Amino acid sequence: MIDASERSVDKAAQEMINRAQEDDIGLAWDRYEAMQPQCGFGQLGICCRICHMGPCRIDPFGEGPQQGVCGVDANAIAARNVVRMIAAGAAAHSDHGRDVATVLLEAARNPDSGYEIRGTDKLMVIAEEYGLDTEGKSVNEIAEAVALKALSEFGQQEGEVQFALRAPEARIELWREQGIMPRGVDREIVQIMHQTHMGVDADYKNILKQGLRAALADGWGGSMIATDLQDILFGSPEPIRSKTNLGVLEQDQVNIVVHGHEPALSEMIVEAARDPELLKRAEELGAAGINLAGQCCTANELLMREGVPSAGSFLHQELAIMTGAVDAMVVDVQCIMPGLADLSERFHTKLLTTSPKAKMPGVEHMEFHEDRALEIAKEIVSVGVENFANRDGQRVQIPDETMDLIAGFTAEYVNTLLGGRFRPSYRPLNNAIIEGRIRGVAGVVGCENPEIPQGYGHVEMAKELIKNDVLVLVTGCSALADARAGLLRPEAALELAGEGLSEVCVAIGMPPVLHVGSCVDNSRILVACANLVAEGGLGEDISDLPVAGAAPEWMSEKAMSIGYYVVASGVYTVFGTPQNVLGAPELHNLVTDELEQMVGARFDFEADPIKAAHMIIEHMDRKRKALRLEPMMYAQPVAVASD
Ligand code: NFS
Repeated sequence: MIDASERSVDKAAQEMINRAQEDDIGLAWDRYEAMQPQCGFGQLGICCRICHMGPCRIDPFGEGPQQGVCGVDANAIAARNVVRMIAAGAAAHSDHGRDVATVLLEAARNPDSGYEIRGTDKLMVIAEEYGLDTEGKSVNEIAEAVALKALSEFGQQEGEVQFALRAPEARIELWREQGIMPRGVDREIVQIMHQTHMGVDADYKNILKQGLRAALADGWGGSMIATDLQDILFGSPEPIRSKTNLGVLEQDQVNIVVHGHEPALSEMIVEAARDPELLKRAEELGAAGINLAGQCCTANELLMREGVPSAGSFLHQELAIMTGAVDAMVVDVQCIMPGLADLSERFHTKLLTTSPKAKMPGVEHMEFHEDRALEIAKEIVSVGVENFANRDGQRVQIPDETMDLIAGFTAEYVNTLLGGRFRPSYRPLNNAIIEGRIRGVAGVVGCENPEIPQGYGHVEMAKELIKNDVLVLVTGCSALADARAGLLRPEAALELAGEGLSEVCVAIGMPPVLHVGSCVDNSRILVACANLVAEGGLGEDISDLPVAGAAPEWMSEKAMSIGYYVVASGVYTVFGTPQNVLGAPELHNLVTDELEQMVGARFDFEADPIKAAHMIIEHMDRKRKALRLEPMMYAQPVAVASD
């Protein structure tokens, strides 16, 4: 038997991992182990599969070939691979944004769609930002105009992506000077594919530059459109209490897990699960109700807007099915393991795919269409309800683990959170940083990866940061890992935060680790950074701020896009495991050093979360010093971790 604590720090996960071992069921961790040793060329980034003269690979020891058949070198090969990862990540986020814009258009034009526009305040703000004429227009007319304008940003050929203009003036100028200001979302992604085609760009610096541009088109474009238009459609989140972990599944109710990313579907499922007829049918079948739980970023979306509990993050998806209590798992797009298909066969769980972009062989597909959203959502919920009858009570094993949390902090909400309802402003936050109660702000985000015990990187890093008075903002699976560990409770401030941060948190009753949403909501962190600069006293650009980013357990191409737009926005960022650049020394040096001269920030790679936290703390202290800020109010100078 493998020690489950080597696979996850979470007790519920450990219980299900043990169950899988007893039942001889393979999970992601087992497949990861079976994959060892992984291909060294791929890990180092020096395998090229771009044309059919290859595959080519560079000998990292300098004895074999140093060029591909076409003559390309290691730096260009690795750079092309890196920016193609960015392209895929930016495409995923941005296509999500496009889909939200399409739903907004549907909601505005088709009153029968089942969607309504809940965030009218935000609608007006965005309409004004887009320069639209709202005089005498109805909500639906304005929403239609906003949706069309947002959609046009994807195919825009010239000009600048609108929301990028939210960045501080100095940053905008820098992007223009560097030639990395994004023109249109799709254009930058397509240009990567062209630029990295065989025989086009062989200059690793120039290749990476286009990667930065496409990443910015994601962060300040596609992802930001997704976030803001979701707020318009479903309402802006405000802090809300809920629960997380596998214990949120109910023994006596129909359990439907919604997994994936786009709230267009999951918000409708929330609606459908309240349908009196479906509730009645559930009762007839002996269930006490219909219980919804979220998984991955869908979990974050539903958590922060509806308070729907989360069953877990990326590596919990198989574990949810392992409980034997999930009657339906409904998936849309992204981070859905194909392994779910086989696993669900071994239990009674009905796995349903819903997106035309994401099907699985042998899995029932119930396609979701915006124009009949509610109707389809009811059909989907009905499948889960009917399947309750097939549940085998003997095989149900729900870990008795749940944790309380508060989710749903936004860049806008910081105004009222610290400034109060009467004088909403960033001033109190800026002052807390200036006076040295809060050392700085770190965004700890991203995935989970079987390479690292699940949650270890996220939780240990967050704890070390708050202990040292760093306010931590979390999104995606990182947010869910910290939630399971209890870091999203206000009490965590007293228990774990340094004196200065704790004082601020206790005064307003907020947790020291703030849940700001799903991965597209990393755009909220960008806006918060811009607001910190605009409020004054912390420099002229985002790169002046004592802020940092981290992705301790990253795995997806989206995480690469996020990392690069965060760095291109001027935020120093630490990745847990290294990007695939170690076989390309000059590219490696570019991303971990030279980028600093170019965009005012760079990457570091550090697998030990405590060491990484101290790299962040040192970075913040350097920024504080440059800004001549007050010394930290309580904390002793931090001993720098080194080996
Ligand atoms: Ni983000 Fe969300 Fe999680 Fe990673 Fe996947 S769910 S969009 S990519 S694994 S954080």
